[in-house]
Amino acid sequence: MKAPISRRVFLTAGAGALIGASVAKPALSQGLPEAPSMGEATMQPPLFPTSGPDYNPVVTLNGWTLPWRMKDGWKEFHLIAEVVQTELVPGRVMHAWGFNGSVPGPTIEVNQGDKVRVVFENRLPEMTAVHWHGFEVPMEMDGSVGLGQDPVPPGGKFVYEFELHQAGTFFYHSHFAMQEMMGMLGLFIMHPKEPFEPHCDRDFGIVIQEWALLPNNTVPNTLSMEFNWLTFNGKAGPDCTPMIVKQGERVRIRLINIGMDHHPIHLHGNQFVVTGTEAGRGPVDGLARQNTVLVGVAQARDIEFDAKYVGDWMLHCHLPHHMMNQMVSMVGPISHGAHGHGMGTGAGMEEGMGMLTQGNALSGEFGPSMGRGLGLAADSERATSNLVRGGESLIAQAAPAGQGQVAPPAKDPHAGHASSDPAMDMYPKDDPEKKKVPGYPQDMWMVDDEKYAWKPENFGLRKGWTGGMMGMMTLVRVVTPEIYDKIMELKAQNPQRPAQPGGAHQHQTGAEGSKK
Ligand SMILES: [Cu+2]
Repeated sequence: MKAPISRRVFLTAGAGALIGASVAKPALSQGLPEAPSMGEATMQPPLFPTSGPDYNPVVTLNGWTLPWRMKDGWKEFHLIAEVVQTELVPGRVMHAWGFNGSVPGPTIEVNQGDKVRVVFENRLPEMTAVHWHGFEVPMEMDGSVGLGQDPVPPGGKFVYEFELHQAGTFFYHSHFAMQEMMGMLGLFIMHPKEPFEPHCDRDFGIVIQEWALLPNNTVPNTLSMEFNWLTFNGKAGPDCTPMIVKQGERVRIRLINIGMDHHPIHLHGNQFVVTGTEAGRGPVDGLARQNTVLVGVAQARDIEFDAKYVGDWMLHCHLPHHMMNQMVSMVGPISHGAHGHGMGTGAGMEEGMGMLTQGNALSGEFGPSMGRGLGLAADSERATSNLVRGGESLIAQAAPAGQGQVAPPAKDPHAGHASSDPAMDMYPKDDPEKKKVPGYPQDMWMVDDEKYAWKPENFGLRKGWTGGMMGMMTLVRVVTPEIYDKIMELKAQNPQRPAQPGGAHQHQTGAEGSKK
């Protein structure tokens, strides 16, 4: 077992990101537990238990764990709902609603049997409350507003108190639907009295979220049914921090999901078993091996596997649209490219993302989906060809040489366009031949390794690794002891992210050029 470190040590070691806010108002007779806040989404070391049974704390990728204090036998936390500013990838700023400065909120960890007190403070401009998802607690503590408690008004406080007899992966979230879509979600881990068998050497927590961020906008559109940013713990690939595992270790990954979509989370190169759900630990004998687990809305899934094979194994949602960043800027240039032809993926950016340009939100013009998938948009979505001159190029391909109206495209659609950096030259603007290929263009490739090289967890990744990492995607890096030691050495130096001048990270297509 690792030597426990005290919370004090953690607060000092947590570097600049952690701002220990001084708490002035003694609303509770005993005073408030301190309310630490995280200023940026930088991964922090986990907190080791300072009381009760020992446990291996959960590592929250890109995130952190909420410190607590013990007071007369109660484990006290101070949780603050507030507007937070974050970045999905460097330069892509989002204003969401979270807790204690971060979105998702910090991970809360307790022991089974703990008496837990959460002093909750609402710094949002509207009412809210915290629902404790899956907790077996009195309904006055359930956070279901109206039924069990009144909403906590702006500026108000509420003290949740419960004795927790469960064990496993749980979560907390606002029970107001639109606030959920603004990001108000966090992991709540209940460590068992008797450690789960088999022992896991690594224990990671991942919060799955999705966002509709219109172009040039930093506030998620919570009415949208379509999402263009998909995140693990508030970060999209390649900015999502990899999980570092030594070969031979047993790994647990805890996944939770609140959003509008279910996410099939797939792990490369390994088979795992599902050992827990949102109701806690399940039976572990005779489990089917899987490499994809569907994490439905409101569900938690714990997966476990033995990391037998050295490699940088992708862990990602397998919905194709969730393997991209900034999808709307792909839709834009392709739909409205130089020749006005392209894939019909929606009527346009505004309608596709539910941005209103006329009428009101509930008017019949938009329907329940805010214009997406109905009427004009549905018609447009049927058009899947981007042939620039009707079916001519198809005819050209089918006809014997010399009889087609246009020359057939080169056998290799990418041939003849070598540049000094082919990886950055996917969409030459001057190639009419490519445009005759049905379906072209489809995918994008943008390598941006340098931007992420400062993170120790990325050390030693193959050149070009960022090109394949987008959307709801990260890595389980099963490394040799040598690489592991090197990464730990780099982590000990506590590197900070370098400044990103003008660093908007957006995948673009040929219409705007693929170069930065
Ligand atoms: Cu997904």
